[in-house]
Amino acid sequence: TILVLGSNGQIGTELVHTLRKAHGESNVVACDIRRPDYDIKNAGPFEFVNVLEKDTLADLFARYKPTQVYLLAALLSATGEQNPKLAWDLNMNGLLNILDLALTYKTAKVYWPSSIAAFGLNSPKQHTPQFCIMDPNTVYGISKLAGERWCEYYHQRYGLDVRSIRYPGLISWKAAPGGGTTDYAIHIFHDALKKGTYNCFLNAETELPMMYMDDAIRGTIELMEAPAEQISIRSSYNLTGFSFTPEVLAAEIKNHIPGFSLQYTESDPRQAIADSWPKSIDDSVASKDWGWKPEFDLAKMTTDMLRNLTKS
Ligand code: VAH
Repeated sequence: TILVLGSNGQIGTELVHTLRKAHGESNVVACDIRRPDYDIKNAGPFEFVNVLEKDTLADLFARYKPTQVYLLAALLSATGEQNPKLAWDLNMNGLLNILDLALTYKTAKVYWPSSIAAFGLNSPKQHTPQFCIMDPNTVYGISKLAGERWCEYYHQRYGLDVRSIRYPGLISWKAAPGGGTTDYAIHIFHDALKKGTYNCFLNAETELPMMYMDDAIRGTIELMEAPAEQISIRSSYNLTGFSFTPEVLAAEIKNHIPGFSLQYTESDPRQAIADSWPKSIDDSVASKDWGWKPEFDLAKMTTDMLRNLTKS
């Protein structure tokens, strides 16, 4: 059995779908603190789970004896700054609970996402390498950096097979994003179709590393399926698709919606968060270790987003 904790989130929703296609619906249990919005009846096995309640979690592990666990439950960067203590508690103690229980119940593999948010103002901005200074200044980024250190510790000290990816901004259409700084790159598509214009909370020159969700899900599965001896990174792998600014993204959207216009709001707290992150990522270690290669570039992603949002 595979458990996906945080199954209702932007990544979790698609990961559950993909894992169920590969392993069979009854072998993938969706777990979240709130019911999914889709109707629960024919939606495969679901469990109400709060990853901070260790006894409920222990009962879940005892019942399912999972072979794999994906922990996606977290507060993201912008929400985390509004609720720092909860963000630290959920992001850190949620992970520690899962790492402990995975050891106790001999879970074969654990997946936990880190983020480019683990880098900070003094990390190199362009082609940010796998190893460099990391001084994150958001609670989310601090929890991701600390989480990476704990994952590597549980691997080295206890032999736990835990794997991780530093996701860039993820763009998708199936499930809403969860309060991140890169969410503008999703809202812009919805507004372009609905209103022909979008009010962006990041300024025109804010370049950030991004990835289409299809690539993120495929990369996650490829990492989890790779033979353990190929995995040289037990903190978290750099991974990226492509980088762009709001201006460049708007120009690409205009290729499909000529009348589209982009406005910019005055200062927004998310600007400082974005300014502390890399502009582009060097993911050559992932390519070397387990053959990572993105399939979507900006043009292909834009086409796919607009096509799916128009028809859904
Ligand atoms: C966020 N979408 O904005 C997440 C992600 C790199 C960005 O971590 O917080």
